[in-house]
Amino acid sequence: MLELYHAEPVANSMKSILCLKEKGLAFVSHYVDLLRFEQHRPEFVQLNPNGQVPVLVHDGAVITESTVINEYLEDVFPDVPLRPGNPVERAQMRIWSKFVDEYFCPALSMWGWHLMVRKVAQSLSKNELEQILGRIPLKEQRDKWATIAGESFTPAQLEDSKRKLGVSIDRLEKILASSHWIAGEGYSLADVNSYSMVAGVPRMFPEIMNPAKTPLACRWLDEMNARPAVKAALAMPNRVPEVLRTFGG
Ligand SMILES: N[C@@H](CCC(=O)N[C@@H](CS)C(=O)NCC(=O)O)C(=O)O
Repeated sequence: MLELYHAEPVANSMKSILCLKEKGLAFVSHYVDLLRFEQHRPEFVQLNPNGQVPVLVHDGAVITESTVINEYLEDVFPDVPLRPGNPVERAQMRIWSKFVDEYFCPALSMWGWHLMVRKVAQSLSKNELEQILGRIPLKEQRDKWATIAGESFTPAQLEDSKRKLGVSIDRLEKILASSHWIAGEGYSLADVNSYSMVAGVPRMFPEIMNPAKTPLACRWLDEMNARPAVKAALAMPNRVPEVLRTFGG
């Protein structure tokens, strides 16, 4: 049995939801309400010591890290292949996915936390905040929550993250000038892993990604949005109030 612990179909949760949908795999969905801090509950931290979604449980085996989850799904359920057959393209798929995880996603995430999560943090009383901070397993995440509940990131940090988003979209545009999909002519996990991040950029910063400046990235996003698996993933419940939504699919 496949079970996925996930939040809304955005960001890292979306990566694994989309992979499951592309492969046509049925799964038991366990919604984790991040705005109610369910990711910090002891029973969830038992599954993922980082206290983060998504988490895949397959016949009792626990797999964390969205990119690793997607490679695992590809290993175990290869019928709908999402990894290029050619070793060079497979390497490109992994290089790009690493770039998304280490550079693109953190830059987008900083803005998501600043614009959205901050509103939640600031609605908490001092007491509530202290209790929540006390349950967060990772110091880095605790510091992040404390930062946005206070002064938030500095203007220089936010500006630098915006610059990184520009670098990410420019890099995507260049790649798409020589291949239809990100890791070659075939649709792959490189595309699956990028959807929710790329989709967030024109929504937040239309000056970075628009049809005049980055036509190929926009063409890629239009084709992604037309995929039945993307539509099915986006149809998963989204309990975040409209006013708080900033990035993702
Ligand atoms: N590297 C991890 C990152 C996971 C992650 O950042 N998850 C976010 C949602 S996109 C989360 O659970 N945030 C809640 C929190 O940090 O409290 C992955 O790719 O799975």
